[in-house]
Amino acid sequence: MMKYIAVILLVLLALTAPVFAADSVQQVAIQGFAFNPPALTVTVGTQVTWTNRDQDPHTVVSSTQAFRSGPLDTGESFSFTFVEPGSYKYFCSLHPTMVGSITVVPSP
Ligand SMILES: [Cu+2]
Repeated sequence: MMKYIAVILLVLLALTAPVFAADSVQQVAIQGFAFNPPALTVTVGTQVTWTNRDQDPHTVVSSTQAFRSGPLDTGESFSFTFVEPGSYKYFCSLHPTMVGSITVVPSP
């Protein structure tokens, strides 16, 4: 009986997991001393991943301290999941002219 329940749970996980992942992950590239896209709108619960594609280190720092990465070397990533609606401005603390924003809206 326990084995039967375990199989049902695994099937349910397999059915729901890919849909959740597809809806909830967004990527921002750090490339050419800029965030791309510089402005991004996502729904609550979305995980945003920044990846450094430059040869120089960069950081991702929220203007309101909502999130803060350490220095990211080439190919390294930083992720943050947005759980509150709002407008989140951020910048690179090593090159403060590099700025971006994430707008978080309620789920439809
Ligand atoms: Cu930078």
